[in-house]
Amino acid sequence: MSQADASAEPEAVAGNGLLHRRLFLTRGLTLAGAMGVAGHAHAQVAPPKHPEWMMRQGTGLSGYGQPSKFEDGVKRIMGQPNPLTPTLGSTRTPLEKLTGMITPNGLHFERHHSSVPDINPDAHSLLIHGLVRQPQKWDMSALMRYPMTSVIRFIECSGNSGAAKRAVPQTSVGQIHGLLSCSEWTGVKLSHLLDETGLADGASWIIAEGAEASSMVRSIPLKTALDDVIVALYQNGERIRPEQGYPMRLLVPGCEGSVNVKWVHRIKVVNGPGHSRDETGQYTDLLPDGRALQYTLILGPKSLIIHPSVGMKMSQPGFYEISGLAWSGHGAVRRVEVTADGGKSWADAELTEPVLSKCLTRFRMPWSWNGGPATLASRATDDRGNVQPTHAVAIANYGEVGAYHYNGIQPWAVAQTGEVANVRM
Ligand SMILES: Nc1nc2c(c(=O)[nH]1)N[C@H]1C(S)=C(S)[C@@H](COP(=O)(O)O)O[C@H]1N2
Ligand SMILES: [Mo]
Repeated sequence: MSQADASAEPEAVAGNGLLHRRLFLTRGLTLAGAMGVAGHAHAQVAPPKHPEWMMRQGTGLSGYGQPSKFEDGVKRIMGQPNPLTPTLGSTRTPLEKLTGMITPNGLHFERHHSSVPDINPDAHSLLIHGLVRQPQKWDMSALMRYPMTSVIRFIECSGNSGAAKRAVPQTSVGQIHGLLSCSEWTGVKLSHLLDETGLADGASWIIAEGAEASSMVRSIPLKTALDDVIVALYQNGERIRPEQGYPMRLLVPGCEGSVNVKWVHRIKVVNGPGHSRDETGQYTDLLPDGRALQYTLILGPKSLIIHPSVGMKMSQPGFYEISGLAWSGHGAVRRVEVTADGGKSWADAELTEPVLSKCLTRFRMPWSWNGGPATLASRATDDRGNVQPTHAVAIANYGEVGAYHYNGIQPWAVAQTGEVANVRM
């Protein structure tokens, strides 16, 4: 493997062509030539002919805007529906077709254990009962009068990336890791509502139930519920989409997707976890000694390089911006390191502001690809000091058998042809 010349401008920060992140800040304007995108630098540049769309009137106003028809290929990645149960399953966010940190509402991944109920908000309410001093029920108009809070947070299914734990699939990064999305969520803090009901002696967990056919039921520690859980009513400024839980869902920041109960209509305060079907039949981690971890709710630090990633082809040697996403259920991302030589050397990527707690963070790293083989990977560290584990350590943490909670480092191999493949490192 040939090394980039470290003495040459711009400054190399790690092996195989990783460059100092300052490059894009100070030399951004001169990069176009180096990246080969200004192919007409020496040719005579003629003023443009009027394209056809300047020659006639376009369309008019619209009640709800839609993406350009040229973006028609940007869709959720559909799973194979089971013909017997076509309404349940999941779709994934096409991570490789997006950038920034926010997922557009229409592309938020979906995970339905039954189906999407068609809820009339005027006939929906939220009940809190159980170990409370005064049970209470709120209809939509009552809930809308509460002080609201807005946070930008990711939701990740704990089954996300399970395919990469078990095998080395050559499918798109969204197909492997796209049970992951990030939105601004606005709603009422659950602690406000629990303040109103009051808590009775022994209260230590809550059980939340969704209002779809064969309700999803999940338990959440009361400590978490009183901390930063929100009864979310809005998603990126508009009312939550039906598939995300309209008219209300729980947002449980940093915790596995399944506790973010959608279409929530009932919360029971109890003195221990409910051991519901949805949290015993699934979401547990079987350890080598035969015991299972339960309620491992907080998602560990994780990151992915998305550009470039498996299935893409680099067109020619030269400058590229490696970019991807990092996140942690424990807090904010503090650091993302990138390697281009299969983990022999690492350098710090630039974290794009804002860097928020329990939120996706976009990272970027300039790279000069010399046209030789390269193995790229990223490694996240959060502000509690948790470091994203290697594949082997991730398996040791949660056992070999299950496919939940996998956050191992994801390497991609760039071949001399420019083709990018999924590999182990
Ligand atoms: N009521 C209800 N809530 C639910 C589910 C469900 O099937 N029913 N799926 C859960 C799972 S497993 C995940 S990963 C998240 C997915 O949220 P999303 O569909 O908005 O992406 O919702 C959770 N909340
Ligand atoms: Mo999930």
